[in-house]
Amino acid sequence: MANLTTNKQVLEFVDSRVQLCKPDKVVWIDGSKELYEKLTDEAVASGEMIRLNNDLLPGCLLHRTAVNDVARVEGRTFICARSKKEAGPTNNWWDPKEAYAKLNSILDGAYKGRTMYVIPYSMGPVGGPISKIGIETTDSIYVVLNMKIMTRVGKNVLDALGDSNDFVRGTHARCQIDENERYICQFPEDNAIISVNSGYGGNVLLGKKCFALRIASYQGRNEGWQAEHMLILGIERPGKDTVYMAAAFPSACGKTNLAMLIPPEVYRNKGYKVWTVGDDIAWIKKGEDGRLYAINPENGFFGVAPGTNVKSNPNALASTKKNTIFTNVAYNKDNGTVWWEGLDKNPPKNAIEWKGGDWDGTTSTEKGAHPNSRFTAPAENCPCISDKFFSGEPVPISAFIFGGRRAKTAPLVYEAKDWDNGVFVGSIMASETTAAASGAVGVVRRDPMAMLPFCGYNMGDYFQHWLDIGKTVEKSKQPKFYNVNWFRTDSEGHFIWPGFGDNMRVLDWILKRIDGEADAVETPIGFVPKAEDINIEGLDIDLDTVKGLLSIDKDAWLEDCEGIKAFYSKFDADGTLPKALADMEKELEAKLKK
Ligand code: GTP
Ligand code: SPV
Ligand code: MN
Repeated sequence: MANLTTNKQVLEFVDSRVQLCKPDKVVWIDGSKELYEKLTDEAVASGEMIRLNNDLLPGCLLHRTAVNDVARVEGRTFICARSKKEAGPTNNWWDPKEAYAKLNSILDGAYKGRTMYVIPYSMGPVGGPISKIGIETTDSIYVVLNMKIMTRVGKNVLDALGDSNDFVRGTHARCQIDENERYICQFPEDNAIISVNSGYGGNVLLGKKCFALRIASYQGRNEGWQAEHMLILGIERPGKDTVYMAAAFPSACGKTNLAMLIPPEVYRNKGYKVWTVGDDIAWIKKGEDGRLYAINPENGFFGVAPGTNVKSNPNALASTKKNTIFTNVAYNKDNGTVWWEGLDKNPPKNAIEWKGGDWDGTTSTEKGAHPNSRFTAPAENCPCISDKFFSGEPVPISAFIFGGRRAKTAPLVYEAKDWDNGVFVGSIMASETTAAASGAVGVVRRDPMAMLPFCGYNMGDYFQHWLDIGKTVEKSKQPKFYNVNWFRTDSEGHFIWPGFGDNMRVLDWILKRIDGEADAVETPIGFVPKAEDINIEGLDIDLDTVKGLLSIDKDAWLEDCEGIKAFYSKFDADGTLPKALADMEKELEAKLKK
């Protein structure tokens, strides 16, 4: 097959992959429908993909990964910067020379007997002002078909690249899916990514976490912009400009759900509507008017399936009704559709569970879908997708929202005092771990700005970068900063706050603060709403419950301070923790003790 470009650096990179990985054949992904159809047919014939019922789920496919390969692997993810200090205390560091030696030995002949696909892709609209380009080679059709949904792929990307050398070189090889030889490696100084021995989403769709967060956060630090693990949404209200907000929650903590929320009836009646710009990643840059603007660099949603249903997230569910790839969900043999826990109360009787075994959902105590099973859905399917997503026009951000899964301690919402204090609030985030990464679930850990697994350089320097960005934005043009927690539980472990669409009630308080229309109560941690300012019309919770959700338990917070200090002390050895943050921790402690 002919090359799609004359760009020498691209051709050299592709040739280097051919020499090393020794494929039988090379196929350039040109973005044509014909090629995708041919590849889909091949993957269906080989069993890699299962075609779903074409009347009920047109163009949809199911894929099952290996049982040992169902989530990101943070312990096997490396930042291969020249020095350990550059990677920082929160990342695994691997000397690039040693990493290349090991990875090249694994890649040697890794495509033998297989086809190498060359995927030219753009993060952000092709040729857009904030967009960037990557080339990924892979031996997996699953990767090709997912990248087609998650990014902009095709010859036009190479045309936009021209003769430039500004592209991220990604190499993915499935190898034997050996978890002991699995490595997800970022080489920020070389604009390169190598991923071996996995076939699962976040490890192998190299445009997503590897490029759009790890490599891009490094690029953003050097170039004066930001790559963040944030959704972007716009709130439309009659007679007013749409207000855009960006929110960082850790993996499987509610970004997709918040990005697509349907306001409760009391708000719908008033004409409120939420538009989705992005559900996972934001690239943020200062605009000509001095405000901060964001784009969603992705083209689709790689969303958590379990818990997605007509009530919790109808927009996400609607997005999965055509041209969607499902990974590790249950297969209904009777009608060729899919099912997952929390979809509805009618699990299929005659089914195959995510591992590939027969499964009777009406009697089995085993799960039909893996807790981290996912859908890969085109953004264009989403009923509430913003027109700004299609135009690629960056949107002005009025609020940054941080949040996590905290059974105790964190209140429903609070506002930081100013930019620097907002950076502090983001830096002290903690959340219970989820099934999105391999390892224990439900353990509280520090996850600053939801970027712990995704920061491509020293996190102390990343905090400083946040502080530095603030200094470049005039105070009147700075977004306000908030922290939210939908996950406080009662003594029986039930969530107190209804969440999902009702989170609009919290966004509404934030809107009122932005407009200067609501008061707040000053507490040691920041500004908390007056309970009566959270609109509970139409909810069956009372004012006292809201008061409880907003309460600050000083002892719990003092205990949290110990956790913050322990986390901050990781940066002592290389001295990268900004003094301003250490000072704010001391100030917080002093106020709590008063
Ligand atoms: P990644 O794609 O891993 O980055 O995750 P995400 O942050 O987009 O998480 P997502 O929106 O997919 O939500 C993950 C889980 O949290 C799902 O099981 C949801 O049902 C649940 N969830 C989301 N929002 C809420 C909420 O407001 N309240 C409660 N109780 N659960 C929620
Ligand atoms: C996350 O884990 O934050 C995800 C899914 O968005 S993955 O692409 O697997 O990283
Ligand atoms: Mn994510």
